[in-house]
Amino acid sequence: MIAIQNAYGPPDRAYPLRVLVVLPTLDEADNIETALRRIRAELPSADVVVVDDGSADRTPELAQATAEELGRIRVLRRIGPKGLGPAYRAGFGVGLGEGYDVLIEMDADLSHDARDLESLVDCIRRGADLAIGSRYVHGGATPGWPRRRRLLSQAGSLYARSLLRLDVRDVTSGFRAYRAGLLRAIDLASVDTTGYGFQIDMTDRARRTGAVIREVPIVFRDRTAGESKMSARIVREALLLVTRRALGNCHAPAAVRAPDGSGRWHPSLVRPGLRARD
Ligand SMILES: Nc1nc2c(ncn2[C@@H]2O[C@H](COP(=O)(O)OP(=O)(O)OP(=O)(O)O)[C@@H](O)[C@H]2O)c(=O)[nH]1
Ligand SMILES: [Mg+2]
Repeated sequence: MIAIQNAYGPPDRAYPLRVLVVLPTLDEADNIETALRRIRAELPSADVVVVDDGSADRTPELAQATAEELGRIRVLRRIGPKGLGPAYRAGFGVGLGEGYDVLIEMDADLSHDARDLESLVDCIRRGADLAIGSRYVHGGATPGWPRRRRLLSQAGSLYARSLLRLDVRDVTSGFRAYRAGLLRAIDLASVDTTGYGFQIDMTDRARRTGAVIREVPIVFRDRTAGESKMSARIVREALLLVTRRALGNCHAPAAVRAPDGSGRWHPSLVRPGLRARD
């Protein structure tokens, strides 16, 4: 296996990583208990924080009961504006404050398979700063998705990936592991996105800090219980974020002239987000 030099920490083979799984919930009473049990079964060493945004069902109570039974699970009840972005920021705040090495984002609706947790952590152990669970790399899949839905999701990723120059296939994936040092390098207080926009925003910020980003194949299964909170507003926010940021990139100074004296514009010297010019 090739060792990758990560940007945000020492090589990790020498010591066990402290992992915190951040599980945002909004009305997941049908799923939360199973989700917590699966996480504990598949990655017993990980601690968990459930970040609930005022669920109208019994999600926080069920999470608390499971937490008392299994241990090393906390339930954070957020007040204030709901949103996936703020919920993750709150969970990350807990993890960074308590010195965890790796923080994992994961949905509570059972779409993300807890069996993939180990490979995400392993990817960080091998040197990545951000390991993204990807539906669109070899070995990844979205079984049961109609062709139209897969195409729409892939088109969204392609739009973000091309405009922001991200070398990532699944930019909107919400199943990912961050090295704590990378989260510290990102100004989380200024992240005001939510939903898919949050995932794109964080990927872009990670890339700008020079983080090593890798993708790990995952099989994403549609939720079978509870309601999706995905909305047209969330998709719009993500599209606007990408477009605005890409336009912002265009205002940056242009490419750097090649040092070989040839006078040609050298593509490898072009800043991310800008077009190479010959
Ligand atoms: N704390 C918190 N959690 C949320 C909020 N919105 C969604 N979630 C949780 O975030 C996870 C993903 O939400 P989903 O509604 O499944 O969104 P999705 O996975 O993008 O969309 P689907 O493909 O339809 O499932 C789930 O665990 C939700 O309970 C929110 O505003 N606050
Ligand atoms: Mg979901």
